[in-house]
Amino acid sequence: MKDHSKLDFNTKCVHSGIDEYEYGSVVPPIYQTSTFKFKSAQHGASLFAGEEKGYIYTRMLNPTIEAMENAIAELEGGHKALGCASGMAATHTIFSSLLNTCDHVVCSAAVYGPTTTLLNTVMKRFGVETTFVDSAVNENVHSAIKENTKVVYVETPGNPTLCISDLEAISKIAHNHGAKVVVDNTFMSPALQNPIAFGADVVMHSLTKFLNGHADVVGGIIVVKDEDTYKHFRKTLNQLGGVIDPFNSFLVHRGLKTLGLRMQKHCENAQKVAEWLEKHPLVKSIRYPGLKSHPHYNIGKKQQKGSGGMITFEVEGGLEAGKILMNSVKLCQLAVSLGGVESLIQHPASMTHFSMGKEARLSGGITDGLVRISVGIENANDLIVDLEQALEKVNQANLIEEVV
Ligand code: LCS
Repeated sequence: MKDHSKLDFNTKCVHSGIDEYEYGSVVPPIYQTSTFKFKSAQHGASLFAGEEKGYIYTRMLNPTIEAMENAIAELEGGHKALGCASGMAATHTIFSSLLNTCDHVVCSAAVYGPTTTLLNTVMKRFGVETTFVDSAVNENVHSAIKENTKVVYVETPGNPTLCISDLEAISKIAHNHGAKVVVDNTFMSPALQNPIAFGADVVMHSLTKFLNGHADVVGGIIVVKDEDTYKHFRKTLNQLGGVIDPFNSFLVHRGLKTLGLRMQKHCENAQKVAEWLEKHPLVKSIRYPGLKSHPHYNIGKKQQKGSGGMITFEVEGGLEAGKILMNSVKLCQLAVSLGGVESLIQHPASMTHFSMGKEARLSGGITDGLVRISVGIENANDLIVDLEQALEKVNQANLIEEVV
């Protein structure tokens, strides 16, 4: 691999993970094969014994997957990466690699719903206990740590409330107690935030979102800082089996080439849409990391290179008003997931965060009236026109007499 350390992020996006290929191919070939032929019985044995580097079986390692992994490891400033079948497969692999029965996890209260559910169900059944805290307040993380805390799991900005946690401060707190810091960096991507630079030990992403960016892949990635951790995680992933496949890896690697450009446009658009929404009389509250009204604006400015493409807001008139809005948009599509080039709108309480249950949702700040938008790379004014006509439908429904 060439040394890209002095290159700009956009240049790295184009060149990371790219090697020399047969026939002079400028992109990595898709090795759509489950298994690799050995040159001899001795060759096969020495590959299995780890005496020689080479490919054996795609669940263990595959060149197309490895090229994408190398690219993301480089963009995140990590040592190596592991491609997984989904973001949830990545999270599960991380927990299974780092935790034993009777261990304790401190986790941000605002995380993707199924992450909470994984900790509260499967991990709990295997004897792992979790304390959920508002990790935007460092002291909450500190006071939740116990003698058996092995992992502090932070999602920042959190899904969907966009709470921002101080990665540097939390890493110091966790490390003082011998715990590893795992960061879900999905909402930012490596273009906007590099948790390892702030002390995190492990970074994960749902590749399904900004990294692939085109709403046509489900995948996940884990980035680690050293070879020993990599080997340990690779063994666990190999046993659990939740690996990404070569074709999806190829698509993600292709998506990465425009990551820097896409993130810039996501940020510009979301800023314009958020500023417009903030002034709209039917918008009761709004969260966007790029608005000065965001309660953790200063932490965001310290550790993020941009504010991202995600906005959450509440419409006057509560859930009913939110439903009218979601049924009335024409350009934004009513769908879960996020981070693609197209704008999507959804309702966390009944969709992405439904599995958590109401009590856990409310303690994480996810009210029934919250609506979430993933702002795409369309023209921002077209998106504003769309939201304006949908909010006018809410207005016409006369749900609240005192407004407008
Ligand atoms: N982490 C975050 C922050 C996510 O938003 C998601 C999925 C995951 C992990 C899990 O990744 P997956 O297994 O789906 O690749 N978030 C979704 C969402 O907000 N709507 O639909 C999926």
